[in-house]
Amino acid sequence: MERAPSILLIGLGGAGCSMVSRLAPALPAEVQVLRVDTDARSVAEGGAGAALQVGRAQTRGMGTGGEPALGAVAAEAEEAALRRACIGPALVVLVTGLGGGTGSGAAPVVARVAAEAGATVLAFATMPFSHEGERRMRQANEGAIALGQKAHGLVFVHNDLLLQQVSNEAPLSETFAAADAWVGGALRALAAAFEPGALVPVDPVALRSILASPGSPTLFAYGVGSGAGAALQAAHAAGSCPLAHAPGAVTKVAALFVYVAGGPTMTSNDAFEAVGAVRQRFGGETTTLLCARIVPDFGDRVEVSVLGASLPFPKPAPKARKGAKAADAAQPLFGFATEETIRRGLFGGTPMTFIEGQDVDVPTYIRKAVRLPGG
Ligand SMILES: Nc1nc2c(ncn2[C@@H]2O[C@H](COP(=O)(O)OP(=O)(O)OP(=O)(O)O)[C@@H](O)[C@H]2O)c(=O)[nH]1
Ligand SMILES: [Mg+2]
Repeated sequence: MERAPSILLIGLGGAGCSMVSRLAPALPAEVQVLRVDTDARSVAEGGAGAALQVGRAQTRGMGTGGEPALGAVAAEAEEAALRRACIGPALVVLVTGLGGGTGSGAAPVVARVAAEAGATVLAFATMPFSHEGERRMRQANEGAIALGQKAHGLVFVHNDLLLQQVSNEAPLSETFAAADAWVGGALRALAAAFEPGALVPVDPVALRSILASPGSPTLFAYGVGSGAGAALQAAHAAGSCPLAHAPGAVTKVAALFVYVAGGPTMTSNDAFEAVGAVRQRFGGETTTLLCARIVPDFGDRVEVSVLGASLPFPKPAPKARKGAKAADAAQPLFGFATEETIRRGLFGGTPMTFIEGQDVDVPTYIRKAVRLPGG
């Protein structure tokens, strides 16, 4: 009897659908695909996996025209169909681009429905390029906060950071390729936890429990190495992954999941060495789960993916001593890092300073997409 896929990958909105369509041909068998959009053309064109057009009555298949409120209503109108799709898979990975109407408005609804259906929900959300303007950025921020409250984990992919990965003349498709590679790495890592036959297996239930610590920010990093010392190289590359270096990103977490995949010559020792390097960089003191897998066609290549979560909300403090300041048990250890705090660092919470359409509080190297050496 065929096993039900363990992971449902939902591409939401134009960006989400096209990312998922590009990733689909190389996805592991454990991953089932669903594309969701208000835009009839994007739903029809993608081709990969199942498709669900939402908000027919509200948008007539034309997209939301950048209105998140319409995106939310569109998804709410199809809650029953979304719920049916989310019953069964242990994990739902939601990929969307924030800033427009469908992704920003519908993502919190889709995440809520998936969580209500019993899935652990990990979202990857792209944040707009600075040059897309203030309105898109504001909508993306609002969407990020709402999505962070509904998903178990949320990883931001800053489109501005993508520009640093490519030359100034690179076409947009090449710019987007780095984000696709990161999300693809995450999916292979998650799927590997559910597939039998790993060199070092991991308990999928433990993995879910790492991801499912509500309210804690999620770390994701990805790196590749090749040749002699490939595993350690990949671990160091993950350590300097731009996703983990965005201003305000989580850098030390209590619980880690590390996936190491390599060609036939990779040993368990190589994998453990890589994990050691990852732990030095990212923590994982409370829990570190390792999954290592041999992928025959990797040759001398090794890839390392790291997913991490901070501790869940702290337990209420023991009775305070007389005179001591009482701890506020309702206060989370970490709040969700919003796009604003991530991009704007110390300037988060202050009014944005826009000059000629550029948010000048965003570090110049991010705004101008300067390539950092070794980045
Ligand atoms: N990384 C990446 N980002 C993308 C891609 N396509 C679009 N984006 C980003 O995603 C944001 C949202 O755009 P869309 O996905 O087209 O918007 P939508 O969710 O379909 O919303 P409406 O069309 O307004 O209903 C854009 O502002 C871009 O920043 C992509 O292929 N890759
Ligand atoms: Mg659209």
